[in-house]
Amino acid sequence: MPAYDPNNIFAKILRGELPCYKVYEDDKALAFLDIMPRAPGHTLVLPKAPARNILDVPPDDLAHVAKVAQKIAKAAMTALGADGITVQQFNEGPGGQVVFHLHVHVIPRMAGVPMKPPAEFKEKPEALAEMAKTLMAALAAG
Ligand code: DGP
Repeated sequence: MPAYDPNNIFAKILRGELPCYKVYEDDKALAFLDIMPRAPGHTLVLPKAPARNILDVPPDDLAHVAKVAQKIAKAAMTALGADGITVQQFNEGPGGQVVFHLHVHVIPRMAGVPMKPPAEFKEKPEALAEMAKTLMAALAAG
């Protein structure tokens, strides 16, 4: 497996060199909206420490990312009135990974609404800003 590339786009977001629509942050993880959501509220959860994917991440960092993904899933159920949540995580190119800093997709689902294909649709900035506000408020409310 190739080494971690510190210039990947999510590493730049983590360092604050590129913007994101932040949903949640703590000392070990950051969650922000996917700019090409497969459904409204599609959120990515990342460990702050460098890890390419599930194959090199320290188990405790992976466990923490899972905990944050659960928080976001619960917040999305209530704040967005979702009917379900799809969680996805891809590893290496043949496994579907495009950005090589570990991330877990948390995708709110509505009954009868299929997910959009990956990277098909770029959401408007205003819609992303509003969605981030909604999810962040729900997370803060617990
Ligand atoms: P994957 O590596 O296959 O799990 O997918 C990467 C995801 O990241 C994909 O759903 C699109 C999203 N994405 C790509 N570039 C950016 C970006 O610059 N900002 C954000 N927020 N999401 C991005």
